[in-house]
Amino acid sequence: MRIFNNPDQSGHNPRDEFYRGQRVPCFENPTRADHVLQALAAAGAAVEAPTHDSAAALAQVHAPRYLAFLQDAWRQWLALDAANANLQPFPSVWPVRTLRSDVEPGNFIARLGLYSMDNGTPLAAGTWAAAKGGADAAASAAHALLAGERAAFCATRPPGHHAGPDFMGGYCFLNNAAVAAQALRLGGAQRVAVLDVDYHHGNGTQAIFYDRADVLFVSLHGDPLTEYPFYLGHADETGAGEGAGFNLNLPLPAGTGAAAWLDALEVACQCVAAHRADALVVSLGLDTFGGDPIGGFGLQQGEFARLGARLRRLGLPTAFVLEGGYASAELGHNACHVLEGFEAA
Ligand code: OKS
Ligand code: ZN
Repeated sequence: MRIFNNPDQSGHNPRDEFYRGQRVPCFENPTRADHVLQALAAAGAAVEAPTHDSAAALAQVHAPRYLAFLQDAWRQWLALDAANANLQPFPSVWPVRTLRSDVEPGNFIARLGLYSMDNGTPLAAGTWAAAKGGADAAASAAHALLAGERAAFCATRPPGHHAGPDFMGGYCFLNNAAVAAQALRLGGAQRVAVLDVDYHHGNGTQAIFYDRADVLFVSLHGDPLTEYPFYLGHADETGAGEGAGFNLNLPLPAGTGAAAWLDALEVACQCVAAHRADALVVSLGLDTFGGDPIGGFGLQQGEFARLGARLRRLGLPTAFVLEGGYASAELGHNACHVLEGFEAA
């Protein structure tokens, strides 16, 4: 299995986020990737820098004006006031129903709201480079599969699955899984499946591929009635237009245990198998772990090994893309259990 890291990930290091009215240290921080790389090194894995540029795939999964904003956002923040270098920009206003999102405002904070789904996704000086490096890792994993590799893993950070065509959110800026899927399509794969096993619904990935039949999106996740991202991820979202029938959501109540989660995984895998895809992209969130501070499932390492083994049985070239998982000290071991389960099966 090829393993790609993101050499620029540590430049995305915002200090804190809002949690129940307080500012708390960011759950999604550079130590997450450090723990994953440490565990991979301990397991003897060779880790590579990205080999491919994600620009072509990025331009097809994200809107040009969103990419232009994100790339320039920190400079625009500093242009407001040089003292902003030590502060974090947060949106405070959003174009919800009846308001217009087709006109880009001249005010930076208004633009930030236009391109954000929440105020929980702070930017830092190195955010663009870090997000781009993660997307490059995802594109590199896709190219490894196109070159005949059985599987690849991307230690991507920041995560990506909440980032939609033209917005950031849920700690995500560029949709790494969507980049991998689109890079596979650009490289000649006819059909691709994306399976999202993060605790949170991958609303961004769903939105990007919702009207497409070539990329199936399947997700098992905490029920959005009570869990982030709240406004998408229900079972009745099955795709639109040509994409009708190519989106499957399997919401599970918070507190769902291993047995019911594995049953849902089986339904998800059978849907993936029926798609007859040429390749699989796995949004590998590990915030389903029992020790996770923000996830509500109780999975343990044995379930992660079984996840890897079940995915192996799909028999598809497989790109794993890291998403959430905030029990940082255990994150690397949990990722390794998935990969070892996959390799051993
Ligand atoms: C709000 C935090 C909301 C949780 C974001 C979930 C991130 C995640 N301040 N997505 O998969 O793990
Ligand atoms: Zn998550």
